[in-house]
Amino acid sequence: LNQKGCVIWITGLSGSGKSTLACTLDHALLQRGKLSYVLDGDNVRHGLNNNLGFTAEDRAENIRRVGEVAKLFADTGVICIASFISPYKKDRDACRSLMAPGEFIEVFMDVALEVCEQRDPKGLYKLARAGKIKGFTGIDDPYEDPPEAEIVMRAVDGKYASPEEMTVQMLEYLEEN
Ligand code: GGZ
Repeated sequence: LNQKGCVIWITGLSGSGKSTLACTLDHALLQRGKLSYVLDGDNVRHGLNNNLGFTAEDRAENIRRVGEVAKLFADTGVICIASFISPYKKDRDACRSLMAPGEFIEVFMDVALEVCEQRDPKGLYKLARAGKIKGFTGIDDPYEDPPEAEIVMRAVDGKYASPEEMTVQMLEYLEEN
């Protein structure tokens, strides 16, 4: 492999665009001959973590296991892209501490709750507002912003960058660092 492994940790609210960025970046890396792998709720919460829900304890355990798996991927030289809400700073920092300096790149999808709620691709915010999902992040469960994030994706003059634009920014960061 002509690459060095690392963990790209994408954090943010449901609907903030984590999965879309993870997928777009994954494809862009493949096109450049780089081996990457995406860990997200879809492939982790249905298998490895299928005994976990959304209490603070379960989220902590979810993130702990993901951090350990991401480290294993990075150890083999893979660029591991982890896309999880990961709402608690303590849990994210524990994952960071598993990695060597510079090998954990935290990306904060800083999208306003109102925007995520407007998008509501799976109708989950609507269910949460109706009280049909309890403990939904941003509605009646906390999200702690990451002041330590290496990269912050946020709107400029009210406009959010496209997944492609964000991917270009990510590739530039990876090349420079
Ligand atoms: C937040 C929830 C919840 C609750 C189900 N709170 O938009 P999605 O659907 O596809 O992504 C969300 C996903 C969050 O899983 P994570 O493993 O990323 O969460 S964490 O890092 O906090 O452990 C959402 C869905 O699961 N979902 N119930 N109560 N999101």
